[in-house]
Amino acid sequence: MVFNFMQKRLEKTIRKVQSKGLLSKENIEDILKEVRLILLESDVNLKVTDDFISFIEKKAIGKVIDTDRTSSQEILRIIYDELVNILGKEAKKWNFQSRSIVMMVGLQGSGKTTTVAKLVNNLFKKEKRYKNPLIVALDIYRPAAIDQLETLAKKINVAFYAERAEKDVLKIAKNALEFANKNNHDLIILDTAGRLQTDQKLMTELQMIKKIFIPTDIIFVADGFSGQEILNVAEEFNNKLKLSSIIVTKMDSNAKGGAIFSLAYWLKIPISYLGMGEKIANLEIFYPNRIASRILGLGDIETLTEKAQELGNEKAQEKMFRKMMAGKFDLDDLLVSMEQLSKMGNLGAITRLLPSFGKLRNLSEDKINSAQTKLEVYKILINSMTNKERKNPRLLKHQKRKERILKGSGRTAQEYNDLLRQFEKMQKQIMQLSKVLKAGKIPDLSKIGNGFF
Ligand SMILES: Nc1nc2c(ncn2[C@@H]2O[C@H](COP(=O)(O)OP(=O)(O)OP(=O)(O)O)[C@@H](O)[C@H]2O)c(=O)[nH]1
Ligand SMILES: [Mg+2]
Repeated sequence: MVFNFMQKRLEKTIRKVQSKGLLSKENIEDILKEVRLILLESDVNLKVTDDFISFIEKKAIGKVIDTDRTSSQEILRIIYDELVNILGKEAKKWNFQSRSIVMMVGLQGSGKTTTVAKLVNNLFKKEKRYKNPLIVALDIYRPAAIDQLETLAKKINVAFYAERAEKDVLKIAKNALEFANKNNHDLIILDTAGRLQTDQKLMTELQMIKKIFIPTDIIFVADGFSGQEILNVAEEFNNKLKLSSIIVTKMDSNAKGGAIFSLAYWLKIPISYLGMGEKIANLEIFYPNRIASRILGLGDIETLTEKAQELGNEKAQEKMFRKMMAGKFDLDDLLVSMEQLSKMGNLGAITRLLPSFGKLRNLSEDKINSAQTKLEVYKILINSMTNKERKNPRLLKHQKRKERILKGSGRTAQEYNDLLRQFEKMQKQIMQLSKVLKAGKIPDLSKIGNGFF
């Protein structure tokens, strides 16, 4: 997950700040020493770390001098603001043109080819901003590169240009441009070759391709696992090609992310998207404020809400909420909510988007995996029940029905009993929650999720 390492390490320090209420100059200095260490451990570049700390120090100590002591909330706010600043201030909006030519560059294996497909899918299919995209294969060195790209282009049903017999990449580039002009392609996206190091031959080739196409966007693809050396590599690409943005891939992994954290600040080039998995749909817009919230353990409610909204089922959710508030919640509702949860992605990823209230955060991978398995088992069991049983869970106590469901689902009696117990517990919790909400009070959210974790 995005900057998970940094977030985990920071959590204790942030809690310490929050517990203090008021802070003196000495407190602040101690905390900043800790934060500095954590950033360095997370692989954040030394100069970026020092810039970050000295900025916060100046602002925070200024507050103390103004007001004698200052509140921990204010210090957290300063840290948050500066995090956002380092990460690039605002999300980079895509530079829409009547015709865009996008060139994807980066080191070998960084994720260029995969990202070509993700980006076309995002701009053309999701945002529906272009009418006629074309994917061009300009990596003629790795034997399987053209086939890999063609498979991806077919998957998203987009036009594809390659010349398998031609050995001169610049010739292919010129022909591809002519082809794009003739066929009125309005989004032309170029997959280029990667190398282990930034060698001169590759750079010259990329510069020549740039001259031929005059791209509207040159995107540097960086692997989230990269260490500090990525800063120099990116700088070299930028000097030679003038990059317009950066896409960081493999951020679904356990990469520390510190080097990436420094990238936007170091080069003053925005990060536009994050690659969050191998699938074509796994591309997220990079929002500095949301990432800063996640790093500080303040949660990312906006992304969570968006994910829920992407399911496009607000009406159904509203209906379910009303049912819950009326104390009516049956196994069908449970099934629907479990299915929605699965559609939103993996449970671990979802809990990490939540603010650090209650016990849902800080769950171990083991617990999350076992909850995910339970969800699947419960879904299978409920799917083997009749509509009548789902609406009226009391029927499920009958031995005959139980036997039939166990046989149909292939699950064990223990799993069946577990489901019924959890369901009853959930019903009770929902009743309590609805009473609290109806009385206009704030509910204790720490109890939510008891059924699964
Ligand atoms: N988990 C994960 N894997 C990714 C992501 N992006 C790419 N990959 C994987 O990383 C590997 C390399 O991706 P490619 O797209 O082939 O990388 P490339 O930069 O085109 O590589 P070359 O053409 O050899 O230079 C593949 O196995 C991809 O599936 C991502 O966001 N998350
Ligand atoms: Mg490739």
